[in-house]
Amino acid sequence: ATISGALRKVLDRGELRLVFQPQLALAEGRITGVEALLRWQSDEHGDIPPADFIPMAEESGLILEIGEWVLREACLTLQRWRQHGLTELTVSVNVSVLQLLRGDFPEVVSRVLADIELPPSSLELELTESVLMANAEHTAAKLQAFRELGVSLAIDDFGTGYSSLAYLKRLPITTIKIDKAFIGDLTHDPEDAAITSTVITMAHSLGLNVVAEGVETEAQVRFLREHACNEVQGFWLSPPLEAHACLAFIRNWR
Ligand code: G
Ligand code: G
Ligand code: NA
Ligand code: MN
Repeated sequence: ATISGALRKVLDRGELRLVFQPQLALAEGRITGVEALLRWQSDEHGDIPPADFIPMAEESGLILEIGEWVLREACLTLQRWRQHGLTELTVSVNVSVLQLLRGDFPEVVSRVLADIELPPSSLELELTESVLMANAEHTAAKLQAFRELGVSLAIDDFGTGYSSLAYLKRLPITTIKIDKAFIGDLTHDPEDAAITSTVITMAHSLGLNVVAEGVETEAQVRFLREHACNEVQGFWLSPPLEAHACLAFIRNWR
């Protein structure tokens, strides 16, 4: 069958799973959160990266079902870890524009949290900049519903889209994730360094938490620490890990 045909059966076949990438708070030296990342291991087609199948799932509308599965699975995993004493940890879940646009998404999130008895403050939803900009007027009001629930909101891949400062100020977000495109050459490219330090300063002046993505080297960590970036995520700390391995990683941290 075609890949899109196989995708239609992915939930029934149990071919999806989540991996988790830890985030380190630089000032505290503590693992404060994990990002849940989707993986599809197809019987027929092998491993298919999310960048390939998520657009397909969006086209077919299947992303709504898949997205709800991701949300529930991420929350269930964190709830299990909380029983090992990791009660301060948060989980970040990537959300597609189609999920955000459906009228009842705040209710879906609220129901999942209630079912699992996970505190809303343990959950962060990641939205890409392009998604937020494409639906400017609509999204500000929509996002407010999540804040009222007590769920945190992050702008993912920040810097790759077109967010204006004025627009950012109007969105009830809590976190900015600096895209890895700016982090890779951070310590060699003065422009990337300038962009990164400016985004950190701007985010802090708006009262936002800043996470740098794609952090791979000690030199990058040093720069980010000097510029008071709150958290780092990337291969320097850890690649995305299977749930059990991520739990072990966090429990063994220092
Ligand atoms: O883990 P990886 O680098 O392969 O992820 C590639 C992209 O796929 C990331 O940009 C991420 O935002 C997106 N992605 C990963 N998991 C999910 C998910 O559960 N839902 C959505 N909508 N996007 C995801
Ligand atoms: O777009 P989003 O930030 O949701 O996706 C994060 C993606 O980046 C994941 O697919 C993850 O596998 C990948 N990733 C995580 N850490 C690193 C890193 O240090 N370097 C690079 N190149 N990619 C990373
Ligand atoms: Na976090
Ligand atoms: Mn993300």
